[in-house]
Amino acid sequence: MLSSRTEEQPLITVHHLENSRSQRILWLLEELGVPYELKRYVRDPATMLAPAALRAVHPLGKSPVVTDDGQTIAESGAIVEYLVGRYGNGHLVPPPDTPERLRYTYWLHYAEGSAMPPLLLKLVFDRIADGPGPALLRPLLRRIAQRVRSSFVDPQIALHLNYLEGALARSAWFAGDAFTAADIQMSFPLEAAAARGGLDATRPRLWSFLERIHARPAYQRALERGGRYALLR
Ligand SMILES: N[C@@H](CCC(=O)N[C@@H](CS)C(=O)NCC(=O)O)C(=O)O
Repeated sequence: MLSSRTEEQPLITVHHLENSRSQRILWLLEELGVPYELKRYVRDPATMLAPAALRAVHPLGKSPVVTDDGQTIAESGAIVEYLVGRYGNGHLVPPPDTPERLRYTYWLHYAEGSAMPPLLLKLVFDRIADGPGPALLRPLLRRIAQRVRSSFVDPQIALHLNYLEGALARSAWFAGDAFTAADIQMSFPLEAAAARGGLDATRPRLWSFLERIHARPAYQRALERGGRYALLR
């Protein structure tokens, strides 16, 4: 047990939206061996948005959100930093003032700041191209969506995936030779890319990364607790 929690402390609560980024937080807590309470939220089947109940926890109503010791922490990178700093006892983070620590910080921010935006655009434009809409407008919408995808979104995703494939030529994990919480943070864009961004075994290092994380017992325990996670291949 790596946690420095005491018996009397109330449990950390993870506000977990099904099939979402908050799966990473469950996985991190499983890796750290820190006990937690899970509050599950179900997406609206039509809009795929989170239910209004999540806004009672944080004004944006997005997941993940963690409540702990009277604090509410949102934004997955901030949550990862908080949990590793408070409960990690030096695990899953490279020592300070090392090149690995700088790489760790970079990937922790890159995952949401740079990798996710083109993948989100892909989701939106796929929905515009394939979704319903006024019958008269549908061919036009489809053409515009296809144009944006082929001229901007798909090349951007390929640029990032090629960059990431190169990054894993340097070391087995993103921050260096050791598995860290930056790998947990990077898992979501890579799983999203495998589900809808064209990532497959033709990028063998990224593919092996996904296979290696999926084989981790803590990853599998988190899936059992978190429930439906359709990003998985
Ligand atoms: N950058 C934020 C993104 C949060 C976010 O957009 N979460 C999605 C889950 S994958 C969500 O809550 N979507 C439902 C909604 O927007 O209503 C983070 O990393 O925490």
